[in-house]
Amino acid sequence: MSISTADVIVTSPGRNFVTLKLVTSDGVVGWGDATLNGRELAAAAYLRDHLVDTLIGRDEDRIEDTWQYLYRGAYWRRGPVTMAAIAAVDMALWDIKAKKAGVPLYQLLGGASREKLRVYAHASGNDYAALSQAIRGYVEEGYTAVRIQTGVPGLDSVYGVSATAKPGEKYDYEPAHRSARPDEEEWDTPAYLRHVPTIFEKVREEFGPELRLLHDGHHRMSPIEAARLAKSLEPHDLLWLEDATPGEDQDAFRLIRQHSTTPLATGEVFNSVYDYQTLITERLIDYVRSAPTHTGGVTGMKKLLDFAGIYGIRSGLHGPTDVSPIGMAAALHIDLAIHNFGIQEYMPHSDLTLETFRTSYTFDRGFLHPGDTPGLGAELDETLAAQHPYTPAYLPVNRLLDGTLHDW
Ligand code: CS2
Ligand code: MG
Repeated sequence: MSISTADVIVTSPGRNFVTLKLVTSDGVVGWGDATLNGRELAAAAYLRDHLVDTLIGRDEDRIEDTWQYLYRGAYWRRGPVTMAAIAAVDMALWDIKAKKAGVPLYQLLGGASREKLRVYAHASGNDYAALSQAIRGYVEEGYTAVRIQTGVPGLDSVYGVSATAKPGEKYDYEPAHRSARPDEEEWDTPAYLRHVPTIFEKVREEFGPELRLLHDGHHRMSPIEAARLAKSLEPHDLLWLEDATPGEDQDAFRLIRQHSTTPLATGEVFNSVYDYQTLITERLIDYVRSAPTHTGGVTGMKKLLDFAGIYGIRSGLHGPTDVSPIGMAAALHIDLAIHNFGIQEYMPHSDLTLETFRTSYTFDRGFLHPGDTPGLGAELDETLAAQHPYTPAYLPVNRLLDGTLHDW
């Protein structure tokens, strides 16, 4: 059998998603996610203009060979657009293989290594009262791990802290205001570094020692600033400090490590195992943060996590709302199968997104399971998708108080 059609669908049920649909000559359908937040049309064009023709007539069972053909054979390797496009093809092929076998994908990856997947929620608040109310909501729902993001005195808005959610509102689907041109936000690192440890102190005081706490630095610190934050958060026992410095400077992590035992996570903007090479072989991080959607799919992510596992580094896969439910399903199957699972990020999609994509994964008291539907267990309703055309939307950019453009 072979691939007979390949369609790229761009839809915006609440936010933009890029989906690949492959159909085999005997009618088996496979779905893949190539969503690249703010650069969706580039990934869609890469698929439509450069990959779709090469897929028609290929044997759908040859997943590794197809992956190597698209990665090694393309001359231009790596990069977010390429790796998101490869990811969509790879997920769709795994979806097809598992459907043909009549099993959920995790069975083909070695079977379940655990019963359920611990997830962490996003709690944020402009002040401590709002944050505390958000955390309480999650704890009541059974979550055992929560990411803490706080407003900073003197700054109007902070990325990752909901500007619109009312105090205590549980889910924060869209922390940043996205618009057709990037918004500009202000940033002040000294004020942030002074404030964050005081918030973690209050959280520990109110919620006790057991709740797992995480924090995302969104690449905004210099190495020595990051080292200072990691050190000042040590008494509050974080599960991880994420993206403390810009990701492309792998050496920076050595400096943070020299100063602190706070566990470190990074990688949501990485797209290949080579972005992690120094970080993994020198054990400079504790968690791998990429999404299968941005890292060459199931095949790319399995290679990366197997490599990380040799060095005792665990997974903490990216699960924001800008990865589609298909990409999220792929992450969950990998999480369930690998040995070196750490935790999964869970930012539930909006109701509109979940009406347009149907999923079989389930949430129960702080844990997810990918479900037992054959394949990925996630698909797109094309009729509903057609009702939500692409809408230009960008993440904000970030400037220091004097106007200098700053890191993310
Ligand atoms: C965040 C994301 O999930 C996270 O850790 O950093 O919300 C990230 O900002 C978005 O995925 C950007 O596309
Ligand atoms: Mg992040």
